[in-house]
Amino acid sequence: MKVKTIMADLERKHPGESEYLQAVQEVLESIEEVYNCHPEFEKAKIVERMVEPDRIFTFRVTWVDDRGEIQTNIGYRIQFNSAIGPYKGGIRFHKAVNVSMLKFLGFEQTFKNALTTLPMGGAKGGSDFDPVGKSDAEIMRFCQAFMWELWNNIGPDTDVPAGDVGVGGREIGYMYGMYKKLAREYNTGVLTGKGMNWGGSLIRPEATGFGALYFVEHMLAKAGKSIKGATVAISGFGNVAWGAATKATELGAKVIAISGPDGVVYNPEGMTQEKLDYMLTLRASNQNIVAPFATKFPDATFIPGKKAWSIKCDIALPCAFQNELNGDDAAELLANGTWCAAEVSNMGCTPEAIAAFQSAGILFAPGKAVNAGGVATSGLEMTQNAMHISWSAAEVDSKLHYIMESIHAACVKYGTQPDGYVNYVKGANIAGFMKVAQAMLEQGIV
Ligand code: 2IT
Repeated sequence: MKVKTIMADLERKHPGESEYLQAVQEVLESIEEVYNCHPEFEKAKIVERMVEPDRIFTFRVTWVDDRGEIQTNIGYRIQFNSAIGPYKGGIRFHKAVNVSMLKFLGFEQTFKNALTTLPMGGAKGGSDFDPVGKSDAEIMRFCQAFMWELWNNIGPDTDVPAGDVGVGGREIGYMYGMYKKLAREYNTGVLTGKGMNWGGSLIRPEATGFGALYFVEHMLAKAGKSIKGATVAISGFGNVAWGAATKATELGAKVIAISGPDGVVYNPEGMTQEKLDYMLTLRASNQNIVAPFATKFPDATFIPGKKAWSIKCDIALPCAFQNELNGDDAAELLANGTWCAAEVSNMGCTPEAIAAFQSAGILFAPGKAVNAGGVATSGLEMTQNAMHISWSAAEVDSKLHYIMESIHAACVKYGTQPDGYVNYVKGANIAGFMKVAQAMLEQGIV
């Protein structure tokens, strides 16, 4: 396999799909060497097959807003790869959603799910619906209209959607209600991230952030460092940022920044329970601004237009959106002494930022390893649904711990360089790839 040739072919077939092409290129560059030691993969054209989604559903979603006006959005579900299990992955509602974004997310999800140790294939879906400023009733009507189109293509053993940016417990509830009405199926396993009284799993809301911090703990321990007393800058203030801030604080770190599209909140005293709770209130307000945090807590300061990466910190945790930390941000962080960066968002760093962190020799780990605790706990939710039982929070948390430890070990196994530096990007990509590739090979030409 020649990465250049495959990329040129993909660029020709999918012009302008920049996020998708970026995600594919990163994986192919990481696996090239290992792949070329496996002529059986080359012969079965594994890479050429793996980079294309199995299928893409695109549909019109029409709904009525509070003023009585008719609105039309586009909905998507991308079933990317089913080699190791039913399709699994979140749904994103954001005004910038398009095919390229969801193909990148579905591609990443395939390898991430492979890393979790659970039998889940990769998928992603979403819509260009913008939840900002929408009322609860509008969100409900949109979710119902979205599910009206999607329901026939999903199912507990087929494709199991969950939340992502713009989709949390409230949206999953509305979609689940409509699914039942249309499908006349009452199997809770069709969606994950459900409410605790109707099939949800304890720890699922926290899982992405908690899992990320468990991963960071392992990464730090391997490097002989500790999170206790470290300063942490977090971007975003939604569910993932909340989980990360909560666990980081519990482990003795000081979360000194959270951010939104409007700017950064500098929070030198760190988090309290009240502040952590308020992050959820802010998210639920649908305004997508972080500034009110500094009004409510006067020990914090709002700096408009700035990113979290402008705050001096030991550990940087992107928790919001793809490519939210670029080469200039990385340079600023490095100049300020940051010694660890871990993507909690999917593809949170640009290739330039990753290269800067790696050439500076600081600890860096990619989203598909760091944030895999979210989907892993979705997998645990599916298991509980299939068994018709619920596990205690402690039981789910200990399984999540074990999974994050295994993912870390897999990254170290495949990513340790001769000089001892662990290239977590390479490690995660190779470990995820090998599992999916082997499964595809064994299942023949389909
Ligand atoms: O990016 C992700 O891994 C998620 N949004 C969670 C997907 C899931 O199925 O729980």
